[in-house]
Amino acid sequence: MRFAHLADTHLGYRQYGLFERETDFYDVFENVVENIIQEKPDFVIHSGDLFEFSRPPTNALLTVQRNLLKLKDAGIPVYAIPGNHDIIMRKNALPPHLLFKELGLRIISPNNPFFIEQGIFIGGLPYVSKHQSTYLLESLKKLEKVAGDYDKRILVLHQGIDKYLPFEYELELAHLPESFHYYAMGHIHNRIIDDFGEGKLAYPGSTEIWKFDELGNYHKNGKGFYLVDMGGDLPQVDPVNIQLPREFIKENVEYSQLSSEIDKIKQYILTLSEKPLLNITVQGGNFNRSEVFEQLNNSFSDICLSLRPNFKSQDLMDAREQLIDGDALNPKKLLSQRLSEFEDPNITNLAISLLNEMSTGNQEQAEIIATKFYQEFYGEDHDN
Ligand SMILES: [Mn+2]
Repeated sequence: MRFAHLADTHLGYRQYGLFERETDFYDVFENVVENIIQEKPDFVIHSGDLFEFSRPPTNALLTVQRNLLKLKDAGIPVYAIPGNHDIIMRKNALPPHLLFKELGLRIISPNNPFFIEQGIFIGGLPYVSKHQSTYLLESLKKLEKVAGDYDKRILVLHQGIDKYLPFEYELELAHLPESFHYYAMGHIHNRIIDDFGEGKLAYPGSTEIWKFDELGNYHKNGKGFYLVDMGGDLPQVDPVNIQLPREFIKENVEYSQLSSEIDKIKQYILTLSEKPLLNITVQGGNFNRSEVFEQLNNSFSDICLSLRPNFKSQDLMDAREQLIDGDALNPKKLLSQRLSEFEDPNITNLAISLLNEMSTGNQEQAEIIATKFYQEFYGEDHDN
């Protein structure tokens, strides 16, 4: 019994406003589905953020339609949950996934919290925000209870867990029920495979580079999907890597070596079949930013899809150090200066109180303040 596990395909995302990047995401998805079909798994699990938005562009919808039809023709059922990107945070609003029900997409939702596929329990729930953690924990308990009747149990979630996402998690590992064999996770874009509960907890990661900071994990672990074999006592997780359509290049160069470094990078880029995205930081020395920008632009604008330059000249670094030494960087002062642009004292007060509580580690009080603010100014109760 084998299945394919993927997540965070973010279809419809037009990175840096570039049409080519939107297409890259579609191409990678297509490639993933073709690879899955070749592997002939028994089913597929998509753990959320199928789309970038809850109202995806038509091209994204068509890409899903075309590829679900291929999977349907191959007799491979697909299970999915909505993630934080493709969920609509409004009561009774429907996720775009519902458009594909007739194509065989099986949507795990509060109304249909689990399916049984060849004796395997596949249950879970769509993304739940941190405000609704009581609801999340109650739902997990209910799922654990029903799952107990089945020999093999898969839990599908789109959540950040404290162990892997220490600042933005919704769920603590200590609160995750331990009786499942495979935790089919989505939300964290890096690849993670860990031992947990009766088996494995796994994030397959995003299928494309959604943010530049995923680059390190991509070079280390690749991107693509997981093939999971549930045949043995422990699930066997095999990452399948998918070649991405174009390269992301991140370079730091010293201003003193600028010209020779530019030549090196240029030579490398000319060996690539698709125009890359280049993120280049020029540092050290006292240089004129606009001159350096022009030099970079002249060298790279024709051979790169996008050029993102950063500058760290020596005088700027010195100035920054002086600022940090003195009290000129008082966070509260800077924050209220900046917030005064909104001309809304409520927002300023909220931000300052949150800063006060959170900088002293008083997370709970901060949450109460934020919830009160939300209820007072935005009305609707989100507790179900
Ligand atoms: Mn995501």
